[in-house]
Amino acid sequence: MYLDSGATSLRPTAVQTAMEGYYNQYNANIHRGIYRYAEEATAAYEGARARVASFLNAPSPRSIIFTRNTTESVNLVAYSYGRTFLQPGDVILCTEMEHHANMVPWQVLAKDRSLRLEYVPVQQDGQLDQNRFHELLGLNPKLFAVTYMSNVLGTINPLEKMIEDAHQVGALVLVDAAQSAAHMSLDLQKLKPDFLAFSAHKMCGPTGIGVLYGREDLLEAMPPFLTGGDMIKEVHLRSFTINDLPHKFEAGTPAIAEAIGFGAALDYLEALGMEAIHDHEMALTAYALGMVESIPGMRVLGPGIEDRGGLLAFTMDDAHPHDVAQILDGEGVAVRAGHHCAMPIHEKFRIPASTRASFYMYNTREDVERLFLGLKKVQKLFG
Ligand code: C6P
Repeated sequence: MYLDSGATSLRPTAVQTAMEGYYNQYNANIHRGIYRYAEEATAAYEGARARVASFLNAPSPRSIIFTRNTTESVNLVAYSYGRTFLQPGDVILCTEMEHHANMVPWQVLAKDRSLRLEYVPVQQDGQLDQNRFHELLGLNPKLFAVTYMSNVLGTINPLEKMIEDAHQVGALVLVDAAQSAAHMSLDLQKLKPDFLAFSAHKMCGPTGIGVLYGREDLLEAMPPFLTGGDMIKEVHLRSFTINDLPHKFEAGTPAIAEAIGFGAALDYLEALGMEAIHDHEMALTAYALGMVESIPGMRVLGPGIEDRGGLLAFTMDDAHPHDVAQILDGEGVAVRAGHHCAMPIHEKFRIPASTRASFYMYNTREDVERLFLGLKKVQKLFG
C-alpha cells in the first residue's frame, strides 16, 4: 500500500504507453531531422509543452521551459536571473518551511553575490508568520522564493495575497509548486507568479522531467543557463547567437520520451479533474486526522484541515520515525521517514525527523485504516 506519493507518484499505464509509442514508432531526435519521424517526434515534444501551458493557463508555451526537475528549475533562476540582475546588498526572501531545493540555491547565490538572505518564520501552528512577512517586505526584497505547499507540514500558503503584496514592493516571486501542482488546479494568470517550478514525477509523469514557467519578459532578458546545441541560432569560431524562447534554455537533446509521457499524464489528470482529485485527497486527510486521537503519543505537524493539503507528517512519543516506518513496512504500508529534504523546519520544531504519509487519487479509506492499524502496533511495541 503506497502512501509516499509526496516523494514520487505512481504512474498510469497511459504514460508508459505514450513513451513506448515514441520509442517504438517514431524514435528520432527533435528540432533537427527533416524526415517524417523527426517531425513527428518534434511535434509530440512541442505538443507536450503546449499541453503543460494549457494545464497551467500560461500565457504562451514560450514561457514553459522543460528542465530535469524542480531542483533544476530553481537553480536555473538562481544562476541565470540571480547572477545577472541581483547586486551586492540586495535582499532575497525565503521561508523556513522550504525544501532544500528552494533554499540551498539561494544560500549559494547569496554567498556568491554578497546578498542578504532573510527567512519568513513558521509559527507553531505550521503557518507562515504574516506579520513578519510584511515587516520583511519593508526591506524591499528583490526576490521572494516560497513553496505553495510544504512537503512536511502540508501547509498551503495563501499565495495569491502574498504574491500581490510582494509585487507591491517590487519583488519578483518564485513559487515552488512541487507538492501542489499534482493536487490542485493552478491558474498562472490568476496566481501571477514570476517563476514557478515543479516536477512531472510527482504528478503521474515520468522521472527526469520538470518545468520552469517564467514570465516571458524576464526569460527574454535572462542569459542562457547551459550552453551547447539547440540553444543557439548560429555558431562561429568566436561567437554565437542565442535561440528564441523556450529553446534558449534547453541546451542539448532533452528528455523527449519523458516530455511525451508527461503530456499523457496531464491528459490523465485532467480527465479525472483536478478538483475531484483534490476533494478525494482532502476527504482521506480529514479521515486520517480524525483517527489521530486513537493513537496516544502521535503528534501531527502542521495546520488543521482547512489550511493543508493531502499529507500527514507526524512524530510518535518514544518511537523513532525510522522505526515507525520500518514497522509500517512490515505491515505492507509504505511511508517516508527522515527529514524529507527539509532539515531546517525539523530543526525549528526541535525534532530530528518525522514519518510522513502522503495521499493521491488512488488511495482509499481502507489505506488510511491500514496505516492506523500499523500505528496501533507501533504504539503497543513502544508505548
Ligand atoms: N520532495 C519529498 O519526498 P525534485 O527532487 O527536484 O523533483 O523536487 C524537489 C522538491 C522541491 N520542493 C518541494 C516542496 C518538494 O517536496 C520537493 C521534493 C520529495 O518530499 C523528495 S525529497
